[in-house]
Amino acid sequence: MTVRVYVGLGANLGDRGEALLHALKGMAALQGTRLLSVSSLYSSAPVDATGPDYLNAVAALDTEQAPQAFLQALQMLEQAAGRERPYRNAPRTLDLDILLWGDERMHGVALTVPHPRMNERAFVLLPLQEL
Ligand code: A4P
Ligand code: MG
Repeated sequence: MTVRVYVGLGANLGDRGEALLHALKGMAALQGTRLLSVSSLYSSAPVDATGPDYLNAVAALDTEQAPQAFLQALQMLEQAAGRERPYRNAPRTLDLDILLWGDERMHGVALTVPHPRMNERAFVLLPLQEL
């Protein structure tokens, strides 16, 4: 079964554009996954956080993967981009969040969708609206 997934991409350390591009390629290459469209790139000051300005985008994908496997694949892409987690909302080389998983609602420890903070955040809603 294929499901339509929306992923939020963000970075505010290192070469942000390169990190987002590399992540898009990585997601497109995931098994049973097709990258459908990508929003424009948005630059904005950190919200509820400190550090350099963020570059954000949203991608739409179709995937046959299960939610947990897909999340793990995103976390591996974050790791490959050198993501570190010294404290909450710390600046990061790459953040990949699952915003929407079809029209499903999930409230697991590891995965909550829709993403709980997406509706408060222009850096998510503006690119998502484009798609
Ligand atoms: N997790 C639960 N639900 C999800 C989901 N839908 N997608 C769990 C991805 N992960 C999900 O994530 C912590 C845990 O959340 C994971 O282990 C996963 O199992 P994380 O990426 O390590 O931590 P985080 O990045 O601090 O959390 P999150 O939720 O990504 O942070 P936020 O709330 O998204 O805030 N300002 C601007 N301008 N642009 C930004 O991109 N980002 C943040 C991060 C703050 N301010 C920002 C931006
Ligand atoms: Mg995250």
